[in-house]
Amino acid sequence: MKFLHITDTHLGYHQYGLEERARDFFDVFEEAVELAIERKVDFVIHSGDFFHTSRPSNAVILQGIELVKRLNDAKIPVFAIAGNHDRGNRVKDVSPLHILKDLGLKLIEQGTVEYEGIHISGLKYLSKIAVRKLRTIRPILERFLENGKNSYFHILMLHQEFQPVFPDGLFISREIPEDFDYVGIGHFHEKQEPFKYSRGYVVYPGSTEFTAYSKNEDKVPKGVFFIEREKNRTEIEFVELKSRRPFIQYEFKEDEVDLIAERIKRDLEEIKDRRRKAPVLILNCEIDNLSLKELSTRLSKGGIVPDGENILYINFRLKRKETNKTSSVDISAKEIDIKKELRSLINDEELVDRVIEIIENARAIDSTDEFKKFLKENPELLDI
Ligand SMILES: [Mn+2]
Repeated sequence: MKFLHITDTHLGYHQYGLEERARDFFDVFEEAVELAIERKVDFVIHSGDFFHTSRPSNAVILQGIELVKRLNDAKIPVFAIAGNHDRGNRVKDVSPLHILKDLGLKLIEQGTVEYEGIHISGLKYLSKIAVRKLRTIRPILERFLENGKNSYFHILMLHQEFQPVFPDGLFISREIPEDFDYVGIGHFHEKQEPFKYSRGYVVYPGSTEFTAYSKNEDKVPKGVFFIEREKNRTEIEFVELKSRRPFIQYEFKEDEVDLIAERIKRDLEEIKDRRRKAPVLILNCEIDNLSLKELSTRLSKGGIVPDGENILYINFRLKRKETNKTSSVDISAKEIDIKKELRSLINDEELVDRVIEIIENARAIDSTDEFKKFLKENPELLDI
């Protein structure tokens, strides 16, 4: 028995407002689908955030249909749960994944299905408030186990926040009963090494493309897990997706702009033959007097321009250097408080991080007009 574990494909994510980025999210998903067909897997599991939003555009719905249909034509069913991004707008609407149900996608909201002697259980994303009300999701998961009693192989799909990848997440050992053979978790976008959990494994494939939802995302490979089960042995192989776009991050100070321009040029030259797509640069710059406009002008003078061929896009993340020497400590303390306050107001960790990112950038911008322009150029900051 063979299957592919895909998660967090965020189909339809127009990162930075770019059509090319939306295409990238389709490309990697398509590569994963082709891999499933090539390796003749028995089925695919998808552990949430298939679509980037609960209201994907018609064009994006058609992309989703195309991918699921291709698997369906190869007689490969997809078992999926909804994530926080595509679960439907709170209580008012259903998940867009329902649209794909008759085309070969088996949507599991909360329960267990049997497929050729294998049991697949899934629980759609539950908000922090919902989890807090329940206090624990363990009884739900225990019922799943009951559904698949004496199962040859029992898979569990979840899209929740767990320790240690989410420092204030749920505890795996407290929440997840030990008798599942494979626990596939979505939501965390950095791929993790699978780890043994009693008789099974806990597996985080991470997102298939770069989303900037977690800190080290650009440092880990993007891909899917291929699982082969034969005579009580489970082989788990990570397969990297080659069509992802490269992201390169730089950190520098205002007086290092010319130096960094040189370094970027050298780095781009070095990877030129190995890459298929023009990279996105993320420039974390601590600025003192320079405005965003001046910074990008100086970089373009040094040859660093998003021309689509060598660089697709430059994402600036600016931090205003504090003039008062003692204030740096106060600022960070303030930031921690802001985060705490925001958390009590907003029930979504991603949104909290977005808002903080906007605040940080706003501190480095001088006027409302410049801020408006900045938001227009960085629509992904608001695209939750
Ligand atoms: Mn996600």
